[in-house]
Amino acid sequence: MDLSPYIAEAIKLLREAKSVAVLTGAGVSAESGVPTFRASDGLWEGHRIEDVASPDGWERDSNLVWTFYNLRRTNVSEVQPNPGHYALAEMEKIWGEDFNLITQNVDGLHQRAGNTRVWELHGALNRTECTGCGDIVDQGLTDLGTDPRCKKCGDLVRPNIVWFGESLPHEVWKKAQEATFLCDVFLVIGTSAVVYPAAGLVRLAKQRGDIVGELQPAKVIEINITPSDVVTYVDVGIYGPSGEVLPKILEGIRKG
Ligand code: BV8
Ligand code: ZN
Repeated sequence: MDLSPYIAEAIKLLREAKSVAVLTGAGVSAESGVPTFRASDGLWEGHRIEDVASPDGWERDSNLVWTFYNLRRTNVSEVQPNPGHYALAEMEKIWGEDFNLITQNVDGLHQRAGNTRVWELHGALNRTECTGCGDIVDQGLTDLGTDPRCKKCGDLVRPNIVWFGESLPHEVWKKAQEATFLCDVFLVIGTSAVVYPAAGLVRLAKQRGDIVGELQPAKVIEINITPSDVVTYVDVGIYGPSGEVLPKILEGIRKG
């Protein structure tokens, strides 16, 4: 299918945009070789992700949970950002402080590609948090074994990841909502948009005028290989791999 008319429409909207917000999901890292969630029908080695990525799962068997996260940490340490990540890093250079990259991903690939204005809604694989004193540490992506201890207090540390049933980090969630309120164009890339409250940002981008009267709806551009759960809010849908689509959009914005 010829995507060029949709890409041209996206370029036009972005060239007029004063402020851009982006929501990414696992699909933006798919071409880097990082498995997505729904593709593996939400199973990992026979475990439902909600079972290993949940406080109950942690209470039940923290060793199993650490094994799940150590495997993902090792996987991510062996992959590279793809052209889609790099295109988003170049876009941040164009808009500067008026560019906000909100991600559900925990793989750190946006930062490795050069983005600095990244709001990690669901935490990050490279960080741990202490179950005792709450100390949050960037441990890199090494295998931490199954019983890692806090250097400050000796208690067990857990992944600094937002599990199902846990609330999102307050400051990050506030920033994500602010960025969504203020953007002219909202890009939603590589997410099935079934996980809330993250997916709710797309509706907020369209319906913020219901909350602050004078705000106009943002233009929503979706980049995915198939329409997501929020397709009803999408103005321009571009259905192709983000690693190929994003560089084409960047090229068009730059061509002037
Ligand atoms: C909370 C960390 C409350 C784990 C994650 C019923 C209805 C609605 C909501 C709920 C409900 N029951 C429970 C809830 C709430 C729940 C939720 O939304 N559940 C869902 C499953 C229904 N949400 C929560 O629990 C959240 N917390 O609500 O707290 C609260 C409030 C106050 C006080 C206390 C508590 C917390 C949610 C966070 C969970 N943690 N991640 C980890 O990663 O280890 S979510 C997990 O799913 C990942 O972060 C992932 O990012 C996220 C979403 O998945 P996607 O990124 O979209 O990935 P997916 O595989 O689904 O899709 C990939 C997409 O890419 C596809 O569309 C595919 O087509 C596309 N694609 C593939 N290849 C490409 C591509 N696109 C472009 N190019 C390609 N090449
Ligand atoms: Zn501690």
